[in-house]
Amino acid sequence: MLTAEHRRSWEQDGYLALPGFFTAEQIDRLNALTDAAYHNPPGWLVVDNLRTGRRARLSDFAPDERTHRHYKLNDLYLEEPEVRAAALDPRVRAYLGELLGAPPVLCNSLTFEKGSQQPDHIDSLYMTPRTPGQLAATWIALEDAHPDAGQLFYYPGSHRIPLYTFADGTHHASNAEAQAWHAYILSEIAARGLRRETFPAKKGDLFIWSANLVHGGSPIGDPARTRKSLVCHYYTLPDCQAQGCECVPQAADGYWMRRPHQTVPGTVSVPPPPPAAPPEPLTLRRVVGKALRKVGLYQLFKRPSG
Ligand SMILES: O=C(O)CCC(=O)C(=O)O
Repeated sequence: MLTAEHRRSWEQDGYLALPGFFTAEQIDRLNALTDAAYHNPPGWLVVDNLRTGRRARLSDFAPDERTHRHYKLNDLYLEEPEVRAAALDPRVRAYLGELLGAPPVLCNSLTFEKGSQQPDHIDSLYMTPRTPGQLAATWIALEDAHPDAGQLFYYPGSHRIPLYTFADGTHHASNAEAQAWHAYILSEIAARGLRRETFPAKKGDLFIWSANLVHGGSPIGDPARTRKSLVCHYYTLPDCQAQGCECVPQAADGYWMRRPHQTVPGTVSVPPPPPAAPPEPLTLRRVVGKALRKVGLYQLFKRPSG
């Protein structure tokens, strides 16, 4: 499926741009889903308010607070088969399988109605794969992205910058070192002469980027403009299996991770594990039973049951 140009782009630039990948009908179905979620928010839908940074259930926001639609809708894929169908479309699975060298496991989805304005970052800072580099993201254009709507930006070739090692020895972001990471990445970008580009997306385009490509959302010039997109992240099946995640097959070559929704601060979205059973008191009966079991005589002296 991958052409020589795709391979070159992935290896040298760290991304693939695939224009006109999805049909208008597929995209319209995804947009209809988002509209429905805004009009009648399901109780499970956890969002990030991109104006205030507040994470909550969408249903916790009053209807007039939802009209600006400047939210990140987290993990629609967990409940909506239509989102899984797009994120794990047979051709998406084929591309990701070849790029990652293993079946992809969809592990989150983010639905945006407006630009994210996210600063420079690499996804592996927050979703650190077990095997370095074994993470990819897809960005589906749910409409044409106007230059004033906060287009996706990225630095071709930045995925080759060696990973920054945080004080704890990992490549996983630490708030205390966010500035140090940013200074490091900017100096590496400058040293390599990398240039920032934006993705002038058209409805139905697909953009795939690799774990360590520096990217983000451009500032929004016109706050009235929408910039609808669906972003999905994928680990690989071997990494997920090694970590004991539940991987549900969408098909033989693509999976999705079943897991709880994001936790809303101040609530518990996952039922707490049952308390550990207290140890049985050590009675004379148990000590004798144990000794009899050891010498194979327990059945002879066991109390009849029932
Ligand atoms: O779509 C955007 O504005 C950026 C999204 C992004 O950076 C991400 O989801 O990692």
